[in-house]
Amino acid sequence: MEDRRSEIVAAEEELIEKAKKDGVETVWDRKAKMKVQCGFGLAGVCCRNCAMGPCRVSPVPGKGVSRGICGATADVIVARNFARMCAAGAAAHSDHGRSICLYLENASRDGQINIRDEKKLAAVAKRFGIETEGRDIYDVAHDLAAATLNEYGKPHGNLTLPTALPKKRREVWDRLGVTPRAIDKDIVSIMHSTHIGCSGDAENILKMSMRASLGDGWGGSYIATELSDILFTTPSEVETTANLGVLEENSVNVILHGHEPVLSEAVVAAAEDPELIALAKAQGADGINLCGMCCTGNEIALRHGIKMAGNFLQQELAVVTGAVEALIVDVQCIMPSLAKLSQSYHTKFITTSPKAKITDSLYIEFDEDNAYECAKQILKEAILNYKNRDREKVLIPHEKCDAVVGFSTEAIVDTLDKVVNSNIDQLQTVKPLADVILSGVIRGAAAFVGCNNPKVEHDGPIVKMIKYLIAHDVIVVVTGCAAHAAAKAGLLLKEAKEIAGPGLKKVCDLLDIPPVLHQGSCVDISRNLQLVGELANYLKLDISDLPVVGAAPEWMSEKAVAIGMYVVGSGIDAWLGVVPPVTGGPFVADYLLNKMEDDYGSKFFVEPDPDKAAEQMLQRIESKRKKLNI
Ligand code: NFS
Ligand code: SF4
Repeated sequence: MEDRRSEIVAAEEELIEKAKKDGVETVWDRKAKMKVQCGFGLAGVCCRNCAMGPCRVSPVPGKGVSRGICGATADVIVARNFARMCAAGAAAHSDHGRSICLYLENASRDGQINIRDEKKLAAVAKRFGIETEGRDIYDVAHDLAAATLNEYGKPHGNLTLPTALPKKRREVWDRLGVTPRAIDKDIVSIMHSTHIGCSGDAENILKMSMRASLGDGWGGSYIATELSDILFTTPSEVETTANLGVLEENSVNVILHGHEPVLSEAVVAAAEDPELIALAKAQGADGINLCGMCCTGNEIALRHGIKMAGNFLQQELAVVTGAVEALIVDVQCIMPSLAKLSQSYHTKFITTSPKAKITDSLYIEFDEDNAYECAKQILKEAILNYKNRDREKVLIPHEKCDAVVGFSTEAIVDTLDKVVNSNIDQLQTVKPLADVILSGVIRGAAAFVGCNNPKVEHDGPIVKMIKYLIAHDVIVVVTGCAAHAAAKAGLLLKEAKEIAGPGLKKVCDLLDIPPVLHQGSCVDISRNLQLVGELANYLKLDISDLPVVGAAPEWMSEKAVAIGMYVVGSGIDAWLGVVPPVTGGPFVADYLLNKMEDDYGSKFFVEPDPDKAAEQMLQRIESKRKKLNI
């Protein structure tokens, strides 16, 4: 398999150069203008939680000011800031989940919102104790919508946790007092307790951070994935192409960027409308070329094979190509810079969500009750804009790469099932996976998740670490922007098995899969949780016993902080390539990097050097194997 890295970097540099020539600014320019970033902020010791402040205490223990005006210590300030990051991250993912619940509430046989996966509907309904026998599926769906919405704000009790969660893990949470109660409630608790004059105990604040984050992973995000599958189908293997080279010279190029699949599904359907295709042709274009970006890119790639235009750091570069008629967004990870940038080109920057209005964008509020017509209206804006493309200003990079995506847990289990032909219950079907891990053919599994960050070489660490691990017989799953990085580098191709170790290669041959499995968007990390949970259940182990690791080498968002917490809280060690703002709190930093292991059997590792991080991950896998005597 050829190494595409240098071509990928060259193609990106070409666009960055073009931006300079066009006199427009990108994220890297603004990063450079920021010069040296604030040391207090980096260490997490700056507090603005009340108007006696802002207070900044010394990031070096024993030196300078040690307490805020209210008396908060560095650890309390760091823990409060960290908790608020978890709260914001969990809120974003979980509110995405809520949108899907509300969408399901409006599903009807004759309307525009339909059930596409009845089997999954029945399975999820069962886990919420909803009767399905002999009932109309839409009645079941409405009950499920009500039950899932109730998980957000129920006043008493705990979250209805998925059956994939091992009993032993639940006991750990109960013992530590971090079992999630209700999704919104645990987020609100953080906001309350981190208000001036409330919690002054860093350890307790970290527990609250964990509780809300677990409510995201095993609650809000988990529900988002389950309900998206019910409404829009459960993904299975499908081919796509990745990187900005998917843009076309002679088509109306439309990029869908953001997160919730509700808008993007409607646009995908509308893009097939003969009326719109005819309109595009009447404008002199070959047709409509729909592409996805960031998590929306993952959502529509794994359900429809729609091309993946790029990840977080490519959103501005997409506009810089001069070939994009419309960039349509909903919520999250959308740079506000796009408004000004798109004005320097012909691109229409179309915002659609009241949750993410952006000044100077074209705002067309997405009408869920009239999704198809609304999507058509938005696409018409793009098509009619084709004539405004300035051919002199166009630079579409050549770089693109095919990829195989869509490995939901169900798809993985189906693939394994075909091999053993077991046709037995769900739990038994993870047996072949357990067998190859126990026998050592595969040493373990690693999940690569999270974002890009201009502090780090774009996609570099993600790709480097994945390559190292697959070469050492570790199977890899990817989601979010990390999934785009892998796709662009050719790691989602079946031929990538050629750079895998002999054991993993054998498994890839047998199952006809790539060594790196694309599991979807960031809320779909719930699919990772489900898979490792089922595996632990089958082996009668806790997740923390398994030779399984996770990494977010280029993380930047608050969502990634919540993810890191729920991944570690679930018993999986997590490697961060960007240092989180906790170094100014000696207790907090020590807890996350060391003591956490005593509580959860897993902890955080911070290692900016990708070579070292990948080696550490492998070592950790081997040490877990040793403990299991395998
Ligand atoms: Ni995840 Fe999706 Fe990308 Fe990071 Fe943003 S798109 S939810 S947060 S940047 S991986
Ligand atoms: Fe300063 Fe305390 Fe107010 Fe924070 S809450 S700004 S540390 S006085």
